[in-house]
Amino acid sequence: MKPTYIIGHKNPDLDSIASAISYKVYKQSSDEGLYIAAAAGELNDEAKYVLEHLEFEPPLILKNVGTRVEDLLDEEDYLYFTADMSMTEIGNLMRKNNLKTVPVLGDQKRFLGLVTIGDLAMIFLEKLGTGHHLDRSPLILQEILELKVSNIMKTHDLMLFEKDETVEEARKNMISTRFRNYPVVDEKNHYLGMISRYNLLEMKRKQLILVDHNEKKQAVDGVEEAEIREIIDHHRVGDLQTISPIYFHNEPVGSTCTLIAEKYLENEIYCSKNLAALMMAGILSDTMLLKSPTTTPKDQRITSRLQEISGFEPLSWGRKIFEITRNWESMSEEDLISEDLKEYTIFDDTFAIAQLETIDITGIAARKNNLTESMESICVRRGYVLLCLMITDIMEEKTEMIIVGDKRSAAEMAFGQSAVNNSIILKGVMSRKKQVVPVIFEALRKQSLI
Ligand SMILES: [Mn+2]
Repeated sequence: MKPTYIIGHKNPDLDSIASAISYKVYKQSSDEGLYIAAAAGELNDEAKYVLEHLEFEPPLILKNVGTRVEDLLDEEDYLYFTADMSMTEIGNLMRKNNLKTVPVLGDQKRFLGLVTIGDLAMIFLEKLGTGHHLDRSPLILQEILELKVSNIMKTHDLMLFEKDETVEEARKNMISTRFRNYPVVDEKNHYLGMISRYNLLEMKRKQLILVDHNEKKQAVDGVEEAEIREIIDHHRVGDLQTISPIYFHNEPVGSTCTLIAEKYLENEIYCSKNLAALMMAGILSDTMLLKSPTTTPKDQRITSRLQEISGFEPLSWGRKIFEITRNWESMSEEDLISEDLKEYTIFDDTFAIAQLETIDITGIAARKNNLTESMESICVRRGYVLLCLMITDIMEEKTEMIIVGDKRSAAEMAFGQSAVNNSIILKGVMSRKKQVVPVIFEALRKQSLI
C-alpha cells in the first residue's frame, strides 16, 4: 500500500512535529490507510527532547517529495527465481505466468541477476548450433534441462535503478537503452520490483497531508510534484494549489496541535496519556505557555482537556520544555540571531525580524552588546534596511527589541519610542506575526511616502 506522508513546514518546530505524529495516529485509527509522520528537516532540540521524554519515535526526515523511481513501482506481488532452480521449474513458471523478465534473488531478496525469455531462447539456439546430427538432439536437450538458474542468469550489462533516483534521471537512462524492464533496488541491493517505460507514462505522485503550514515557500522541496490530500493549519492562507478538492481545515488558533486534539475529543478517538502530553507540548510551544496574544479560548480549553488525559500540568510541563531546550550558552551570537529569523520585503527593501523566547532573560541580557555588534554586521552583509531582534521574556510577558539598520527609525516610529543603546522595551508584546510585523510594515510604508 502506498503511504501518505503527514508533514509540517521546513525548519520544523515542535508544533509541526507534534501535529504530524499525533495526526498520523489519529488517521491510522480512523481509516485503513498507511500513514507516515514525516519532517521536512532535522528536528530542533525542543522537539528532540519532547519526543525522547514521551517515548515517541522521531518522524521520518523527508527533504524532498519529488517523484522517485520507487513511486513508480507496482504494488502487485512479483515472482522471482533463486539461483539453484532448474530449467524445468523456471520454464513452467514462465509459461504459466506469461513472464518475460524475472529477477533472480538471493538472501534477503538481494538482487543477483535477471533471466529473460530472450536469453533463454538464445541458449536453445546456441546449443542446437548448426548442422548437428539429429541423433544428438536428446543429449542436447538433456544438457539444457540440467542447467540451473545460476548458469543462465544475466549478471552483466544490466541497468538497475536505485529507489531514490529521480524519475527524470530514470527517463534519460531508459531512453539510452532498449530493455523491456528495469529492476529497482534499495541502497543495500535489496530487490524492490521492476519498472518499464510504461510506468513513466502514469505519473505516480507522493501523497501528502500538510500540517502547520500551507504556503509553498515553507513546504518541503518537490511539493509541486506531490499530491496534497489534506491541510490542517493555523496560518494565513498562501499559494499552494491542489489537483482536486481537498479537506482544508484552517482556523486562527494558537497552534495546529489544538486543532488535532479537538478532532480526538470531538470524535472520541482514543488518545494515550503521552499523546495528550505531546499535543499539549505543541500548543505550549507555539503559544509561549498560553501567554502569546495568538492564544484563543479554544487553546485554553483544549489544553485543560489534555491536562485531564495526560496528568501533565501545563505551566510546569511548558517551563520544563523551554528550560531544557534553550541551550544558548554554547551558541555564537550569529547563530542566536539566525536561529529564528524571518525576512520580509516591502517595495525594494528587505528587512528581518528575529526572535528569541526565554523564561530566563538573564543569560541573554548579558550578551546584548555582542548581539548588537553581530546584528550590525549581518545587516550589512545581507543588505537589510532594518534588522530587529526580539528578546521575549515569556514569564514577564514583555520583549526587549534590539534594532539596527539604516531604517531603524521606522521601528522607533512603529512603537512610538526612541531607542536607548539600540533597544526598546515593549511591554505585553510577544508575538512577532501579530504585534510586530504589521506595525513595522506600516511604519516603513509611511516613511517611504515622506
Ligand atoms: Mn504552529
